[in-house]
Formats: sequence, structure tokens, C-alpha cells
Amino acid sequence: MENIEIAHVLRDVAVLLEIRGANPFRVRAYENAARTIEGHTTPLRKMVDDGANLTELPAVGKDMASHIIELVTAGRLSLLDELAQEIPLTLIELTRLPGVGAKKAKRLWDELGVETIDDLERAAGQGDIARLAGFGEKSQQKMLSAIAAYRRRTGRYRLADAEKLVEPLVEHLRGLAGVQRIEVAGSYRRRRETVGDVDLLVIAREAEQVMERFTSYQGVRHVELAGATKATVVLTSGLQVDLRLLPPESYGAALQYFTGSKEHNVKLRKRAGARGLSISEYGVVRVPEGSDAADAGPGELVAGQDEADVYAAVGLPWIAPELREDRGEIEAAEGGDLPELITIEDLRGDLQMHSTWSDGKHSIEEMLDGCLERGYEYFAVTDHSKALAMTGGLDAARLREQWEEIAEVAARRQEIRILRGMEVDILADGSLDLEDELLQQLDVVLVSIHSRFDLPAARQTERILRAVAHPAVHILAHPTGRLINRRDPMDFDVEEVLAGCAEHGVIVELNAHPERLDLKDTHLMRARELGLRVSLGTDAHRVGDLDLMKYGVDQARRAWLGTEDVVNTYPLERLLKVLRKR
Ligand code: DGT
Ligand code: CA
Ligand code: CA
Ligand code: ZN
Repeated sequence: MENIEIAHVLRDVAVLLEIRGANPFRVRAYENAARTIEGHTTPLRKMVDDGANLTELPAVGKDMASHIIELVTAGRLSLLDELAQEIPLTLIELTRLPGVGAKKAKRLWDELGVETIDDLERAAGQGDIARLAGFGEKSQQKMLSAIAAYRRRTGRYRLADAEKLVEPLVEHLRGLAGVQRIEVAGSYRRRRETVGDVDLLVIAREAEQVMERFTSYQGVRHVELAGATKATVVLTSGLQVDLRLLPPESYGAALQYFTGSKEHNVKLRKRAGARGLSISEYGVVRVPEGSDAADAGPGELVAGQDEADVYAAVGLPWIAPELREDRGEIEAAEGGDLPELITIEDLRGDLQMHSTWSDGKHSIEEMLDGCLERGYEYFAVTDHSKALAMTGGLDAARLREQWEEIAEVAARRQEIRILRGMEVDILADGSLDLEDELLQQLDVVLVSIHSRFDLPAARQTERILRAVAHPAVHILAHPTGRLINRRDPMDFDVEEVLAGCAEHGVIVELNAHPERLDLKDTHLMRARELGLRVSLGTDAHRVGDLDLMKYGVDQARRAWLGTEDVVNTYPLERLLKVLRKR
């Protein structure tokens, strides 16, 4: 069991305990342990194997440690089984709907017999929710739209979560001597923000052994299909993985085909057709004169072993997987206009992070060490402002104190430049949560929304436009406020806001946190068209989070961004010039 799956089980326990009316401290203990485990970089199963003392992990006590050991060794948790005797497990899913907590779920179950999302939808459809004391017509409507939104996004895994499940599986397969090549294709290779299922491609000498090793992997919940060259399994978490065994001579063609996207492939096939060629997962074939392209069996094989040859066969250069969405990449490839995409090595700094001054776990100097380790020339400390009281957001007096610490650290540590920044809250009316006099003294001002996500679209748009019009503002941070699979983006006019940023020379953020990835790829493409610049920030709350930058880079590449588009690829002097120009 991987850490993220262990965390899932503990979160489920927390929800069930809360529904049962357990002591809130006990509920919190499970939630906190889940958070720790999810963020822990060594697999707990390894620690258990090594006999490590799990109680040394933060938020993990003796009971929790024995739960973890049980989960890792037995693959299940008796406490969860016990709770499931009393409470339907389907209620857990109900609490994933925004606006439905454990208490509401319990009432819906007690009073209406609602156990599943389908039950809830039926009850709401019949007007039963509106009749419940304390619910009303409005919350019934909200529930219906929450269900619709939930349905749209379930079944997909955030890329970073899928990665945590897939990487150990790939390692497991690599451990087999006969495996010559193994790669993940599909949306995973295109670095889409979420993946539906995982498509593994393998070249190996001993087919049977590979299939056996794949289907007997410890993380497999059940085997859906086990053929000679294709198998499908479902992991404990519910993630489906397809594996295909391929002969070396068609590996490139299969990689191209199974990387997709479907839309990209359709266009590529059309192009092939126009040239008397046929592309399939087996290779590119010259269609004999007068025969039907759809049945190109006997034709001459033009390409297959290498992916680049597939593109070359239809007169195109190789196209980066992140671009393969039929968003103009084939046309650009044809005209020699493919963008030179940003890579992680291009970054010279990180422009959003928190320290112990607000809700971060590490001091400014610890973050500095982390940034140095990652080869950065500069980084911005961007703690929260006072409106976010729960994070310990800074008021004017504490911000000045922070500046003293920055000055003190900067004097001792001249190997990297600390930018004095802040993530300033945009208040409900669009004004900023910090005095102008202080705003002017910051090297970099990020503004963002953390409250009132539900304003009507027109007012939300106005609010953001007012904020970006403020002359001290440099960067609009996580502009839509979405949390992937958890919270929808705010409702506002993105086009108008981008235009506002362009007018005022405000940079838009690509928040690299894998739960945010905000702005998303298509919005960033539009931003680029409008001539906007982008800043990449991890929103790190601890040193390890600085590594999340790679997810931002993935998303930036999907948006066709190159180094000119991203300000934190600029050398320090150039970045400062850009920031001063406002
Ligand atoms: P996902 O799994 O929903 O995140 O998205 P993908 O893109 O990984 O889609 P998936 O797993 O259904 O299929 C993997 C790739 O296989 C897909 O990107 C393109 C290729 N493929 C699958 N079905 C078709 C098809 O009917 N036509 C074409 N041209 N390609 C297909
Ligand atoms: Ca897939
Ligand atoms: Ca698939
Ligand atoms: Zn924020």
C-alpha cells in the first residue's frame, strides 16, 4: 500500500468517526496523521519493512502506528471494518460534496435514509431536502449542482497522485531482468492535470513473466483482464492501469498511438491518408495503390520503431507530448513554428512560498537553503496578509519585523537574493489587505483571493479588476482559486481579467501546486496570446514543496510557454527591472 492510499483509509476513518459522533480530537488525530503520511516522501511500507519507529513521524502516535502496520501488512484495517458494520461506507462519498459535512450526511441518512449520492439526488429531485428542518429550497438547489459538478470530475486522478501510485509499480516491473523498455503513455505522458487511467507500454523478452509480475503486484486490488500481451488491473486506490507488451519494431508507433490525444491522432491520421499512408499502433504503412486505407495490412512498412520516424513519415518534426491536444500543434509543426518549451532547468527562482511567519513550516533561512539546493539565484518570501487570520497572516507591524529578519539573513547569506514579497489578500470589494506605504516597499506583491469565492460573476470580475489596477501589484496569484477535484474555479470573466492584467502590466501566476495548477493550460495559452507574462510559484509551505515546481513546468509546457514567457527564468537584474516597471 502506498502512502497516499494509507492516507485515504485514515481520512475515511475520520469521516466515519465524525458521523458516529466521536470526540473531535480523535477525528482530528486521523486527519492530521493522513496529512503527514500523504506528504511523507519515503514509503511507509518500507519503514514498516525496516522496522522503523513510526511514532517518530509527526502526528503519528502508538495507535496510529499500529493502524499503519496493519494496513501495510494485511492490506486492510479492522477498525474501518468495524465502523462499516454500523455506518454505510457510501456516506464517505457523500461528505466529499461541497457543503455536506459529516453532520449533514448523518442527518440525511437518519432522516431520509440517504446512503449514496444517487439517493441524495433522488431525494433532492423530489423536494425532500427542502422539507428537512434547517435545509430549505436553496440548499437543495446547491446540493443538486454540487452533485452535477462532482459527477463531472470523479473517476479522474490528479497527476501527482497518479504518479505516486505509478512510479513504484514501474519500479517493480523494471526489477524484472527481461524488461527492456517501459514507459507510461496516455494523458500521463501528456502531463494532463488529471488522468483517467494509466497506459503502460513494455518491451520485454519473457511475456509471461511480465504479465505475472504485473498482475501479482502488491498494490493490485483486482485483475480485470489478463491476456497474452494486454492486461488491465485496478489498484487499491481504484486507479486502473493498462499494460501492453509490444514488439520492438512497432514500439515507436505504439508509443505515438497510445500517447494520444485522440484528437491529435485523428488529425495525424488524416494527414497520413492524404499522403497515401496509414498510421496505426503497429506502424506507418504505405497504402498500395487502389486499396482501402482502412485495411492496410499488406503495405510497405515506412516507420514503427521510433516515435520521431512516425512524425517524419508525414513530413513533421517530433512534437512534444504536452502539445498533443490538437490545439494547433500540427499546423505549427508544419510551419516550423513549434515553440521552444520551458524546462525545469530554465528556472532561476521560485516566486511564491510561505515561511513560519505565516502558515509555513520552515524558517526563511531554511527555505533559503532549500532554494540554494535547487540551484536558484533568487526566491520570494510571500507570507499571507492579516485577513487570513487562521494562517497567522501578517499586519504592518509584523511585516516590518519580518523585513528585519530578511535583512539579517540576507546580510549573512549573500549567495542568493531574497525578494521581499507578500501574498496580499484581495478583500471582498477588491481593495488590498495591506497599506499602500508598505506595498510600495515590497520587491514583489502577489495578490489573491481566499474568501468569498461565491460572489456573482460580475462582482467577482470587478473585484479582481480593481485589485490588478492597483499600481503596487505585480502578480495575480492562483487567479481562479480552483482546487482540482475539490473546489471549482470561481465564477468570473477570465477574458476580462486577463485583459485587465495586460492593461496594467500585471503578471499572471501559474501556481505549480498539483492541487491548484492555476491558471490552467488553456487560460495560459490565452494569456500568452495577449502578451502577458507568467510567473511560476510552488506556494511551498515546507522545504520539500519546492520540488512541486515540476508540475508547474508540465502545465507551462502544455500552454506552449517558453523562457521569454516566464519571468522567473530571467536573470535577477532583468526580473527586478520587470518588477520595477509597474
Ligand atoms: P485519460 O485516460 O482519460 O486520462 O486519457 P488518455 O488520453 O490517456 O486516453 P485513453 O487512456 O483512453 O487512451 C490512451 C490513448 O490511446 C489516447 O490518448 C489515444 C489512444 N486512443 C485510445 N482510443 C482511441 C481511439 O479510439 N482512436 C484513436 N485515434 N486513438 C485512441
Ligand atoms: Ca489513459
Ligand atoms: Ca487506457
Ligand atoms: Zn494563496
